[in-house]
Amino acid sequence: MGRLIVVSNRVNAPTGAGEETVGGLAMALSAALREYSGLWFGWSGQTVPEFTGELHTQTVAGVTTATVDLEDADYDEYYNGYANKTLWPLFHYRSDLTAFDRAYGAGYERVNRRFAETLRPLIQRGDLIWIHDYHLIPIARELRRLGVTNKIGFFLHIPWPAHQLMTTLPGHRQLVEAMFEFDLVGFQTAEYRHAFEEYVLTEAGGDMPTEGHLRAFGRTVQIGAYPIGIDAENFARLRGSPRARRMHDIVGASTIFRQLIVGVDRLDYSKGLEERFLAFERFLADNPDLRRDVLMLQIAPVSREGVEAYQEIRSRLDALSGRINGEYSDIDTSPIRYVNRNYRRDELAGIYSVARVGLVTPLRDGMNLVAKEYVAAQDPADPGVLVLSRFAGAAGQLKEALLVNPNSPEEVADALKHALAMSRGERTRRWEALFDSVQRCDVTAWRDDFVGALKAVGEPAAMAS
Ligand code: GDG
Repeated sequence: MGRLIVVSNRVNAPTGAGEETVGGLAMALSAALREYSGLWFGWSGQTVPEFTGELHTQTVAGVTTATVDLEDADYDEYYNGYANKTLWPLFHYRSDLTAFDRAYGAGYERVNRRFAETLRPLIQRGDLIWIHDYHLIPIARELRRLGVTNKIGFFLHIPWPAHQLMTTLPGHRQLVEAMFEFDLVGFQTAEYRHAFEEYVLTEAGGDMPTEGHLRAFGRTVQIGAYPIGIDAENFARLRGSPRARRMHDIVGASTIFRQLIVGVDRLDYSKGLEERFLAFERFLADNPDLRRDVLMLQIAPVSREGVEAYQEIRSRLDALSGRINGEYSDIDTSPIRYVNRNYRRDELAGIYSVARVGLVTPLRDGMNLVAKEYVAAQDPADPGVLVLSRFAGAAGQLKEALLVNPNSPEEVADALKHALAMSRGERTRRWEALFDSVQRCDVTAWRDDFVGALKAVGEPAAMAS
């Protein structure tokens, strides 16, 4: 086969030192590309006053990257604008935070055109092109306009919203039509795939000629659910690394006589951090006898600071953590440790490994890799308990977690109590099933399933499936 060309908004070349930039997509793609010869194309993360299309290429730790700078207006209208103020909130069911602005839509189209024009000369015959995420939905249409006939696949890392919600987006039809320029469209879960199907069947007058194929706008696209995973073996091994052990000891020493509950999330309103703090407050209020026995550590590196909703959630969390600590601290203990710093991956593995409970309660999440990392980092002889939102895509696979509704402080508080009291036998039984799933459905399986399906598009077996 030709090469694999991966295209995503940001390109985060691995450093090989375990400190790749925060973000599920970056983690997954660097793991996926490591063993593939190919190219990773996208935005450099830099802006310049005027777009030039100049490419920066380099090869780091076996991965070749080609990046391009964007213009200041692109950053405002495409990245902060349409991607993060329109599509992200809408696809995470936050229509209250969704901004509709023509300039954002125009910026989105412009940047997708620019990416396509810059990428075009790099594409060779036989290359498979794999586009990632909501920033780049129209890029296949732009590439087709430029004469690209290669197979192009698209994977959506975030949820696909319910049909009625999708129709609140001005121009929703054009956006969906653009998805029919891909050969294969992948979602994280069957639920999101069905939501897409429903839109196409009821809103776009489409039909399903065979299972796994949708026809509309005069084209047919193959669709599927490809739940993303982590590099489980590697992550489990990280737990034994010197930095992880050191972190384990430091955190362990600072929680002596107490059980640790850990959360690790980009500071994002979709992650349910405010609701999580409130649920922990409820737990403290309901269980006076346990107050001195627990510590909640929330690691939340800031993200998308240019978007007001992110500044607002940050100040609300500052206030909330302060209030809870003010209410429940004693001279020698505070119930919440809230940290806006970013840690290395090996350090995170060490932190996860000390925690009796992994608390992962997004209000909506495409998949959620933190849940899988927490499982992979546990000591098989004495594993902790995963408390997981039923609205994370991961809940479909991690059924032996304690599944909760993150909107209910009572339910989350009860799950915490249950988790903290759980016998080692039950913890082990649950963890074994969870780890088995995390290991089987790892990032390699995800990549191979998707790339295998993309390669096979149009072949007789794929048409029949
Ligand atoms: C999107 C979708 C989907 C976090 N803090 C630090 C750090 N992280 C890493 C975690 C994990 C990643 O960031 C976060 O991944 P998630 O999956 O939880 O969430 P998103 O960033 O929202 O990712 C999501 C994912 O794409 C993949 O498809 O699962 O649903 O929203 O790997 O460990 N990493 C480091 N330091 C930190 O402080 N090094």
